[in-house]
Amino acid sequence: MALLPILRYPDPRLAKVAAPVEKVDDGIRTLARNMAETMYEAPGIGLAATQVNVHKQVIVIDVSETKDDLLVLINPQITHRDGLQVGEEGCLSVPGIYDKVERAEHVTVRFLDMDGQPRTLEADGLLAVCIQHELDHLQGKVFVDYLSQLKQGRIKAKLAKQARITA
Ligand code: K1U
Ligand code: ZN
Repeated sequence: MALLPILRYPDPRLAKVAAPVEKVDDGIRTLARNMAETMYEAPGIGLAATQVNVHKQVIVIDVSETKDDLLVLINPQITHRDGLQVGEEGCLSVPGIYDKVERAEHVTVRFLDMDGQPRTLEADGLLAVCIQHELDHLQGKVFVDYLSQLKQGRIKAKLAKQARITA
């Protein structure tokens, strides 16, 4: 397995739209395993292929306390959403920044599993938030895009300063 470098906001590659996976083969399974290793090591509760500069519709999620409940969602599509929740979000591509975002409380998502089998998942609470956050990445959207222009400018300045310090 391998750790993959994570793109940092405002890298323009984070704005690319991911293509559907045509065949769930060993290449996709290796990508998903490497993404999972990268997510656990970060640590985070989700990761989209876009964030590791692979523009295919693959996400990994584990919101469990024990970090032993990995979900791999290939070609995920939200087929139903209802309710509203507002929660604090973070992002491995926007390190050190957290802010409130409004999301659906409950979602139904259809996807392919690691064997290429179609599955349906019902999610609410943090899992629903994480699914929506990761699906946004596949559409080229980062959670800070929901914030005001003023906040986005401040976040870009803060990350640019961090990058200068660590360079
Ligand atoms: O997509 C990502 O960048 C991963 C992101 C997912 C996410 C977090 C919070 C709300 C919505 C989506 C993260 O995992 S940020 C790190 C994080 O939340 C976390 C890190 C360690 C322990 C617990 C949570
Ligand atoms: Zn993110």
